[in-house]
Amino acid sequence: MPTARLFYALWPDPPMAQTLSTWAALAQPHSHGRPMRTETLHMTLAFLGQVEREIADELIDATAYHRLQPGSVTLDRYGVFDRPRILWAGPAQTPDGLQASHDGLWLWLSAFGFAPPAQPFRPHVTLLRNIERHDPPASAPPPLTWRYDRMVLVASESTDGGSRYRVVARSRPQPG
Ligand code: 2AM
Repeated sequence: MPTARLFYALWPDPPMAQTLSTWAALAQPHSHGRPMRTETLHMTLAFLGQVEREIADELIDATAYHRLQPGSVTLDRYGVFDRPRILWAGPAQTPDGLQASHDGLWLWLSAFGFAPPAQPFRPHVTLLRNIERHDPPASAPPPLTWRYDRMVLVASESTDGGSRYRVVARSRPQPG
């Protein structure tokens, strides 16, 4: 059965993505590695992996009806993960609202047969891949507050040039 590799994410607007791209450029001389393309920068809320086409279609239809509680997250630090070797931007502390949205999303996903990951939620935006140092740059640019009111469902497709992300569904913002 054909499958799609899917994840839910917060997607920055173009000015925010541009600023995050600057964060990547500032860290690159320290960390080396490959900058993510500006238009691919995002914060993953739920990685689903390979999903059967039938379930993927159900998720695409249902995503519009999953209301994400609007909130904000302030990115104020660089961090690294050793596996995979990435440098990221993230909050020093996960905001309660974002944690609740993450947990609520996984609860909602359980109706589709998905189980939450064993690891705790570590909100981050990957900026550089294949970094060459274990320590992040000593200081980050001024804090960046990201206000969000919706999430997107993204299909990750492998191409010769790496992963290509395609937004396949969006949640609707809460009625104002
Ligand atoms: P990353 O940026 O830390 O690599 C698409 O791969 C998105 O899903 C990326 O943001 C990636 O996070 C995230 N993700 C979370 N868990 C993953 C996993 N087990 N395998 C691949 N990507 C994962």
